[in-house]
Amino acid sequence: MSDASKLTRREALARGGALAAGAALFPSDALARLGVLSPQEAVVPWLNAPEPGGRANTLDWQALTSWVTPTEDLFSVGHYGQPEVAASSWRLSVSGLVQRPASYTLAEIRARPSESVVFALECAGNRGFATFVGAVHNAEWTGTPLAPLLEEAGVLEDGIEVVFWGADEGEEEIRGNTVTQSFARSMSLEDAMDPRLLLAYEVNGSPLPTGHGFPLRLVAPGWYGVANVKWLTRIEVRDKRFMGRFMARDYVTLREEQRDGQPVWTESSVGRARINSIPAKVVRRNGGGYRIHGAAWGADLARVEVSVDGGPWTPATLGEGSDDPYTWTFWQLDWDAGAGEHTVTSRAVGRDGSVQPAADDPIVANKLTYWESNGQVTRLIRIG
Ligand SMILES: Nc1nc2c(c(=O)[nH]1)N[C@H]1C(S)=C(S)[C@@H](COP(=O)(O)O)O[C@H]1N2
Ligand SMILES: [Mo]
Repeated sequence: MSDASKLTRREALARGGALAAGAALFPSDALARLGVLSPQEAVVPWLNAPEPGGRANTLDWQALTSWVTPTEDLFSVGHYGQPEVAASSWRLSVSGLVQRPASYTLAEIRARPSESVVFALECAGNRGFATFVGAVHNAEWTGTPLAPLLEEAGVLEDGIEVVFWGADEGEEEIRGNTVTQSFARSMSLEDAMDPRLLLAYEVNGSPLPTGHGFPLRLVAPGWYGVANVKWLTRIEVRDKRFMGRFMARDYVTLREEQRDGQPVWTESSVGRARINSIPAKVVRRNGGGYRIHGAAWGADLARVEVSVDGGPWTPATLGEGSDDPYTWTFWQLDWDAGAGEHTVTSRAVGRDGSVQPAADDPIVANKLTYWESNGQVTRLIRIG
């Protein structure tokens, strides 16, 4: 892919600014490149896309225009409901195998050095069901980096695992016992020390809404949604792998693999994001012809390719986000579509050579659990 065919985020933002200043000066082509449709351009609906809104605020791909997801459009997942946390009594404790256990108020967290990151966060259950296809958002999170906090606490030599505990809790039946457990996820110490990880108190420039983890959540660019623990209250360093429900019972992928011609059933905990893309919508253009718009995420992308009616893979033009592996990337392809029914399939290709699997690839097809369903999406459309 040539660099000239890419629109960097900075360029897109610059053009966005120019756009706001004088939209009339822009030909519709430039508007479309920004993912902004002029009024005359119409979305031609998919014939096989589920109705949006099956679950709270999941994305309506055919209505998508904004590269940064507005806060009111963020989908939300809370396995134990939404706890109301009072900021005044809330504390974040750093404990376990550390030399200097600590407890922070929200003001103390906010007083630390702050950073912002735009990150495409996808629920690992996204597309695990036919009706659940919009559980991904691309928001800007602001907070303080986690690694210096762990460094200040002084992790002891035996510490190998960092557990992030939320304030939300529920009753769990575990081997005949009923216990009250908090939502918790863990990472290896090495993963937790990644400088990209933030303890975030703002999204899109405002304090976190209750549904997204007020007052503080972990933001882990490059990881599936479940790793981004909301309503964070405790960070604990331990000397053993943590095997709570959301590490070792749910968010576990069960898949048949082959070893020397023999089937082997493997179970693995959902963790890092997987390469993904989707055709979002087709628009009929002002000057004639059609344009396919889509999004891709979950990897450092080399390109996105589109196949119409099962034909050859054609590279799409990458737009906003293509210079950042942790955001989603908008892409588009002009399409000289004839009348009739057509299929549109997209696939993302990573710089490391990884390719988004076809729907019948064993890595997707031989998976029994619904998490990590990143197979290619084929949409059906009638033109004319
Ligand atoms: N404390 C806590 N954190 C949580 C969860 C939860 O149930 N409790 N759900 C996780 C899951 S499964 C996802 S997909 C993301 C969703 O983040 P969002 O609600 O801000 O979109 O939050 C994660 N963090
Ligand atoms: Mo999730």
